[in-house]
Amino acid sequence: MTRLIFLGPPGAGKGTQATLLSKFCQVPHISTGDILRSAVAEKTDLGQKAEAFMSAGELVPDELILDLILERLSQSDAVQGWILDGFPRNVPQAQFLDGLLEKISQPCEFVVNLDVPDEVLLSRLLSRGRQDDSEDVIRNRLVVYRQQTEPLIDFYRSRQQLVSVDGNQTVEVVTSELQKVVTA
Ligand code: B4P
Repeated sequence: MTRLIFLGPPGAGKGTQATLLSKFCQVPHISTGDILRSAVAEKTDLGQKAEAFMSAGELVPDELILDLILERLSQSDAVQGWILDGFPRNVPQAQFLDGLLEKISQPCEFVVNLDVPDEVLLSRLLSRGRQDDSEDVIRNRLVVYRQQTEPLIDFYRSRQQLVSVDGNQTVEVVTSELQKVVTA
């Protein structure tokens, strides 16, 4: 059983590695970014509310995200474990997750931080070219990351849950280091 959270700046490879590791561990990959992008594409109520925040590189308000996670972690496939990619992204989300995991008796085993220098992040995201990958928006996402998400590194480190992995290596090398973490 694997229950793992991916932290890391935009473009660190959270989505890439969470997809591969979820197959390896046979647990669902839960990406709040993917859920939000589907909601935007389907023009649901959530998507219409989230779209402007995402296009500006801002975090979507917590009240929209917390219900979404509550609902997703309550689905039957999540009982066997999960990989959370892109959640939590600020301290209130992490505190909410703590309470939820305690309530459903599913403690998180590892919090993995993927470390990648800013210039590498910028060049990866510019070459990916998603709708929110223009240079101005990427720079704002990095500012938002430093202000709101980076404090979670200390939050989880102080609880001895943090594992740092160098994300500035090939996809295959990063995957192999992550597989060692989950099978150790
Ligand atoms: P996300 O979908 O989480 O996207 P991301 O952080 O930009 O990307 P990720 O780190 O997953 O990078 P990837 O593997 O794709 O968030 C998008 C937006 O959704 C946010 O800005 C926010 O508005 C909103 N949102 C999501 N969750 C939220 C929450 N909890 N609260 C509020 N708002 C939320 O990799 C990037 C590129 O690098 C790819 O092209 C990949 O091929 C390449 N790459 C990956 N690993 C590589 C490697 N080792 N070497 C070379 N290239 C690599």
